[in-house]
Amino acid sequence: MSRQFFVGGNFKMNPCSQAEKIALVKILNEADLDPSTEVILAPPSLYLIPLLETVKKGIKVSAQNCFNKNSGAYTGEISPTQLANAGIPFVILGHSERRTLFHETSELVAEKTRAALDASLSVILCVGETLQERESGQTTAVVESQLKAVVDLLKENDWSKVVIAYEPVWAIGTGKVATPAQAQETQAEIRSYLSKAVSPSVAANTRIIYGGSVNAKNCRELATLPDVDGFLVGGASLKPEFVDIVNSRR
Ligand code: G2H
Repeated sequence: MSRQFFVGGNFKMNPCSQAEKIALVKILNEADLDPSTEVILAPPSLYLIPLLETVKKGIKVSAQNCFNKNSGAYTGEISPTQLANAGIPFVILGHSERRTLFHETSELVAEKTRAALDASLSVILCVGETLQERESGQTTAVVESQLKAVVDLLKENDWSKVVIAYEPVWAIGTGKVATPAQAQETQAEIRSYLSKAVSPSVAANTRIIYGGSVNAKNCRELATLPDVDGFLVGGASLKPEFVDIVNSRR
């Protein structure tokens, strides 16, 4: 089965100015992007609608987070239904910065995933281990436990709207990319876990992408790996080299 190559740009809390944002959109709008790659941009919430209105056809927009409830007294939160009603098709959930800095548990990430799918959003679900967990041989257990919380709340057909992003925490924004062998090994384990915990067909069809210091130099080799179906890109998504990453399978 062929899984469409997927490249997401996670702008995090950047850019800071309107001018920088316009420059970035201009680069992407003028770029020759591989039409066989699904491209998603996740700007800060404030820029979701302006980006949706200015980015060229074929590039989709994603939120970086949402809440697990649809409305109510939740100051500062954005609901899945609000995103869907605004025409935003995707949301990133469970990013390690949310898990670490904002204390999001796997259970909360699972509830958010359930709520996002119920609102008809697609989800980029992030999982990954810390350096200490990798060094103590717990990578598989950690990633499987993060996934299990979600598996418990989803039905088999929900998985068609989920992309799993494997992002080892030690590789995020550090310049230390996972080796191709490390990325392939863990992503194959994730696929094998999905096969056991959900079904062989979900395992075969779900896109598993890699995130963590992906750039124009390291993307081509990673893109050849059988269980790497694309990338979630942070720092490099703010630079012209993002185009090379989108086109890394060309
Ligand atoms: C991981 C990644 C994007 P970066 O957080 O999700 O960021 O490419 O800067 O490591």
